[in-house]
Parts: sequence; C-alpha cells; structure tokens
Amino acid sequence: MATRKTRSTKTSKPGKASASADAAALPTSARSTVSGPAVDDAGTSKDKAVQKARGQQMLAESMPANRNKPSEYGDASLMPPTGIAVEPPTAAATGSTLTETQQSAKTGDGEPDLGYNPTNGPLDRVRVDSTGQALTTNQGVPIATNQHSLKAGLRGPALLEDFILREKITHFDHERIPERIVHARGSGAHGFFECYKSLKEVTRASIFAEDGKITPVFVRFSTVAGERGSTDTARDVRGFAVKFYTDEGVWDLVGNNIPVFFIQDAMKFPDLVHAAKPEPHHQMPQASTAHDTFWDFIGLMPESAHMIMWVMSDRAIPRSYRMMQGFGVHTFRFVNEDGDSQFVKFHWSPVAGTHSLVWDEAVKISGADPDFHRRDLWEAIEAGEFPEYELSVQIFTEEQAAGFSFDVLDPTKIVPEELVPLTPIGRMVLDRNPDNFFAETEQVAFCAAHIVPGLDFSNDPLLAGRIHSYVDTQITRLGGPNFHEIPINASVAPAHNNQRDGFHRQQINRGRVNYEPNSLGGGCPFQAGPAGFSSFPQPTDGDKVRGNPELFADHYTQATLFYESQTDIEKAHILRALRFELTRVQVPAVRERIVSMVLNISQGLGEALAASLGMKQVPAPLPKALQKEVEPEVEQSSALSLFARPGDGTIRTRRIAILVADGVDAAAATACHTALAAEGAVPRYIGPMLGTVTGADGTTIEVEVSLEAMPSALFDAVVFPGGEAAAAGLANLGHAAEFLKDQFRHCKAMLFVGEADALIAKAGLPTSLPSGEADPGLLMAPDAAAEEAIEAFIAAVARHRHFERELDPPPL
Ligand code: HDE
Repeated sequence: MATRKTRSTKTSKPGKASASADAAALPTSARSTVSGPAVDDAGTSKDKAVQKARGQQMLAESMPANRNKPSEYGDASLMPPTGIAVEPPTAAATGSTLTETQQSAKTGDGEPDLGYNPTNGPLDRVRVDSTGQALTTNQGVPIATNQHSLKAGLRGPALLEDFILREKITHFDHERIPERIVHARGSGAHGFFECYKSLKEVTRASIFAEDGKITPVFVRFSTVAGERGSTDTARDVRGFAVKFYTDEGVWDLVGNNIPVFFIQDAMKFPDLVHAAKPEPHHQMPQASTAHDTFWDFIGLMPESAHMIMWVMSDRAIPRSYRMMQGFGVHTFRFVNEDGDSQFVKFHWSPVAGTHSLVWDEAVKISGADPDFHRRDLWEAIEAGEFPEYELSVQIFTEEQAAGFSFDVLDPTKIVPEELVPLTPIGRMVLDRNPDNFFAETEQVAFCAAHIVPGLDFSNDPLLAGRIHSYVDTQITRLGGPNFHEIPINASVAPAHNNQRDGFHRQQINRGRVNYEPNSLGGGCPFQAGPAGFSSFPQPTDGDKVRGNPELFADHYTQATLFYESQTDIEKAHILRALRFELTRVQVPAVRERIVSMVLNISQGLGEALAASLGMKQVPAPLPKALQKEVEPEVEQSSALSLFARPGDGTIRTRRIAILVADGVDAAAATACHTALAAEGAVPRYIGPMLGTVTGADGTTIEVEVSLEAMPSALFDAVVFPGGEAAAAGLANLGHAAEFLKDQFRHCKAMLFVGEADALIAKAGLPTSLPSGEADPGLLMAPDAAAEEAIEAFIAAVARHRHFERELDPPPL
C-alpha cells in the first residue's frame, strides 16, 4: 500500500452550507439500490444501505441551491467564490459501493481515504526493485525457465499456447512510442529550485512565496531537429524545459537556450519544422539545417533574421548542457495577491559559465561520441558535480513596454538588459539522474499550458499556439488523455476533478459523483474560488483579424544588435557557420537570397559571406517589410556575447588528456594527474593502447583509454608530461599527431613538459601566434619547471579556448 506521506492540505476551505441535515427525515421511499431493501425509518437501522441512503439524502438536502449562481454573471464573475461543500456524515455516504469496506490483499484495508489521491506524490510509490525476486510474467506468474520457448519435442515445432513467450515478445513489439515531432533527442535530470527571497509583491506563485523555499524539478535538455538517436553536437537550438512540481500544481517553463524564435506566429510552426527536418523525398540530412529546404524557407521568412544570427553563433554548439543559458523566450506575466500584473521574462544562467565547441570539433565529436552531451550531464551528476543555474527575471510594466522600440509580444525580440536589468530570484541544482530513461526522460510531458496561480500568459501569438500544441501532441505520443497520471508527470499537489476514463486510466475514483455542481458528493470537489487560478483580466477590444502589429515588421534591428554585440571571434564564427550551411545548399538562388537577407543585418557580414561563397557580385539586399527606420534604444549589448559569462573560473569537470607512452616521465605524469584532479578536473592517461606503459624511471602507469577510442575532440586540454623516448614513440603514431593537431586547431590549452620537440614537430604545431607573440594556450616547460607549468596550464584551461590562435582556413 502506498504510504500517505505527502497528503496535502493546501486546498482552500469550502464555503459552509447551512446543514440542518442531521435532522433530515428520510423518506421511506428512499433506496440506495433499485433492488435492495427499502430504507426503514429515520436512523434506527444499522443497515449499510440505510446509512448510505441517509447520508445521500442529507448531502442533497444540505446543499443550498444556486447560492453561488449570481456570482457567475457580470462584474461578480471576476471574483469567483469558493464552492460550497458539505461534509458527509459517514464515509459510506459518498462511496461507490456498500462493499468497499471488504478487505483483501488487492483492494486494501477497506478504509476509504477521504480527500486523498495516491496517484499524486513522490516517485518512490512506483519505483520498482527486483532484488531477491524471481522472474514472473506481467501477471505475476513465476517463470520456470527463461531460456526456451515451448516446443512439441526437443526437435519439434514451437507451440502457440506458449503464453510466456507470447507475452514477452508482444510487450517487446510495443516497446517504442512515437518520438517527439521536435526535440526528440533529449536528456533529463532531477533537481530542485531554491527561491532566494519572497517575491510576494510581484507574484502570488507559491514557488516564490518564501525566502529559501525549495521546489522539486525535472529538467529535459534537447536538440530540436534530429531524431531520437541523432547526434548531440549538431548545430541546433537546445531545449531547456523545466518542470516545477510546486505545491500549487505543475509549472512548466518550456524554454530554449536562445531567447528568441524563428517565427512570430504559431501558424508558421509546421512549415518551419517541415523545412528544417530531413527533406521528405529522401529523409536527408539528419539533425542538420544545412540543406536547401531550410534555407529556402528562411530566405522567405525575414522575421527569422534575428534567430538565424543566434543559431549561426556558437550558442548552437554548446560545450555542455551545463554550460548554456536558458530562456523562457515569450513575455509572461507575474500576478500578485491583489491582482496587479507586470510582464516578466525568464533567464537561466549556468554557474559554470557559457562555453561552446568549435564547429570542426562538434563534427568530430558526432563521430567519436554522438552521446557527448548526454554523457557529460550524466557523468557530472554521477560524480557529484551538480550542474547549477541561476534564474533571473526581467520585470517591467505594460507602460514601460509601450515605450520600447520593439513589441514585447513579438518572440523574435529580446528586451535588452540595458533596458530592463536581470534580477536573480533563485537557483536550480540538478542533483539526481533518472532511474529509468524511458519512464522519466522519454515519458515526461512538458506543456506550455502548465502554469500556476501567480503566473499568466501574454498575448504573444506564438505562445498561444504552444498552449494548444503540447497537450495535443502528448495525446498521440503518450497514448491518450491520461498522460498526466504517468508518475513523472503527476503533480505532487493533489489533483481532484471530474475528468474520467480514457486510455490507461490509473485513478480509481470513489463515489457516484463525476460532475459539478453536485450535492450527492457533498459538492466536492468544489471550485477553489480566490485560491484558484484566475486569468489576468486583460482588456481586449480588437476586431477579429489575421495579422500583426506594425512593429513586428521590424525584422533586422535586433539581428543587427546581436551581431554587433559579438566579439570579433564570435563574428568570425557566425560567418563561417553561414558559409558552411550555405555551401551545402545546392540551389544558388536560395544561397543568394540569404546573402541578401544578411546584408540587411550587416553590410560587412553580407559582403564577406558573398565572397566566401564565391559570388562574383554582391546581391541587392532584400526589400524590407517596414519602411520606416526604427530607433533602437541600444546598439550594442555586451550581455549578448558568450564571453560575458565566463563562469566560476574553475576547471571542474574538464576532461584533460595526459599523453603517455613507454619512456614517459612517470613522476611528472602522476604529479600532473594529482594536481588536475585536485582542481576537480577529470584527467585521463591516454596512450597507444590499453595496458601499462613503463616510465623512464621504471615505474608503470595504467593507460585508461587509447588514442583510437577517445580522440582529441573528447578532451578539453592535453598535457605531455615529458620523457624523450615517449615523445619519440608518440611522434611515430599518426593518432598522436592527429590528437595534438586537433587540440591545437580547436584552440585548447596544451602543455608540453621536458623534451617534446620531436612530438611538436611531427604534429606541425606552430609554437607562437600568427602575430608572432607567444601562444598563451600552448605552454612548454623544462622538466625542472613542471610544477609551475601545471599551475599556468590550469589557468589556461580555465580560459576554455585560446582563439588568438585561430586562422581561417586553419593552416593545420
Ligand atoms: Fe515547442 N514543441 N513549439 N517550442 N518545445 C514541443 O511538445 C511547439 C517553441 C520546446 O523536452 C512539442 O512534447 C509549437 C518555442 C521545448 O519534452 C510540440 C511552437 C520554444 C520542447 C511543440 C513551438 C519551444 C518542445 C513536441 C510554435 C522555446 C521539448 C513534443 C508555436 C520557448 C520539451 C512535445 C521536452 C516541444 C510545439 C515553439 C520549446 C510539438 C506549436 C518558441 C524545449 O508540442
């Protein structure tokens, strides 16, 4: 039996009915069943049927008819009252059956549990463990042998009657469910949200009600375009979906790692997704927008210009889910106890800072470890390195919004931090991996419509479509309308309503009442009135139209703002990303149209792009939808650069390769390993093959992984700890030279101790920058200075990348 640890008393008190019911005389004609005994008289009988019938009569008589009805009309309807409820005189009065107190191992202890919904609550009520248990069928029948199907004779035919085989195969045949139409590839984690300080003044949301309040969360990070088995490091937006299990119901903040979106209206979403997904005739390419149909759509959809800048930036190839921001994208509302509302935008910022891969590295990781981000998240949590993100808000009034040069209902626009600064309001820590990927990460159902009292939607037309779409899609994906009962989706706040039936229903609702208003169930569950969710009464007086306000037609001002706010390195990466994607496009006219679009964002970027695509002439810019010039409040915003959030400056969880081979300086290698591990990094001895290598001093080192199995792209930095023979040995290995070349090309920190010339020469590494200055990320130290060199190396790793070294095209 489920324990009752989490029974919540959070519902508001019902309105009291004037219950003169105790004295209610029971009509002798009352019956609790059609064929059962007639009820005898007022209260002498102990017969259960009589008791039940008396109870029902009492409840029905006590319910004042229409007391709340006037509040459903006119101005009164703005303040819905709490519903009226009558307490049943006995539990039996509201039971389904007179026999409910019969006990069995299946039905339970027979005590009706009034007001309790065991399908809500912690996951341990359904967590299964088979320690010490024998194998059974799904019906609990012990299975004698799991090795053979049932046959007529040892060499005879298999028999149809083999219900054990058939159950096993049938279940297996149906193991897969439809994958998400977008965001199919994802990884999840449990954790908690901690509110820094009460936000009662601006929102009545219970999650923000008290200083230090803790709310459990489940998070799913994802890519968008690829299928369930696709690579993690595709160039793509990342989903950043958070399910808060608040004590007033589930709130889903279903965001992305980019604060704007491609389109302004839900009407265009299926077109966008069709264009981005593999082309329909041959289902290629997988998890990539580098194809004609995507760019064809984009060139004809200039509102995507801002999003395209973000997607072509390094934001779209994060180093880790732990190192990217998250955004609610749309403008939402906070609503406080008095019903006052302000607009709000949500931002997550990782404590580890925002860091990205470089494209060549992302491509190589796709081959070496397509689960790179999933593994990284999983391993960090298993290692106790819990990812942490700070939640900040931008809060602004409608009047402020009316003065902005852009429309806050337009999801292709940000509110620059210079206009409305970020206010940190809490932190989220992911401290537990799921027990089971399918049950939790796959079956979790996020929904933009899941909000709680204290929050509300704005009129963003993209958001409106999302409010519809998520529930709708789960009905197919999770097989019916009861997906909210799947344990990972179930609220921890008790859910009570009159929704019934449907595929895979878990709840066994007690009683005969499945409608409201009712008197036979004592009026329960009753409407929560002021304690419940009420939509912010925003006035609307428009004509029915299909169109957007004029400011939505400003497609380029913020795209330019984003581009101009990037560092030179980031700008160069945007150009290269566009060049890569458009080089893959086969139809020249599609390419040209994008160049024309980019010219409206930045003349320089457009011209450079045209040149990089071998165009003889720079095409004319696309005509603009908005003729008048928009005067932006800011023309640069440093917060938009990835480098604005370097993080905590540590090297925790960074994977560092220590290159070893026979003849290595084993003492230096182990000292280096120890020093890096002490900083929370993950050093690995990497060598030609598994086994041991013998150091110059005769001691041995156990190789943890081979150069072949874990190529360079899977490491953040490399150390060669010294040893002339080791350097010479490694110099003869193509894998080692390739490893070092890639570390160099991907601008990672590298440390060579002692005599490593042979190795450096074989890899062809330039030892100074193109400018002639020393490369701060490529450190070389004599044996004697190994200790200080490791310190300098740690600082170099903390810088994440050394882009000073980068040339286009890479000479190496
Ligand atoms: Fe989604 N989106 N979306 N989306 N979205 C889905 O819901 C949709 C949009 C986002 O880890 C689907 O359960 C429409 C913006 C995330 O399970 C679907 C529109 C943002 C996830 C859906 C948008 C998102 C989804 C597919 C335009 C950032 C993954 C499966 C009107 C704010 C959640 C599912 C997870 C998933 C619809 C646009 C974020 C089809 C119609 C903008 C993170 O319902």
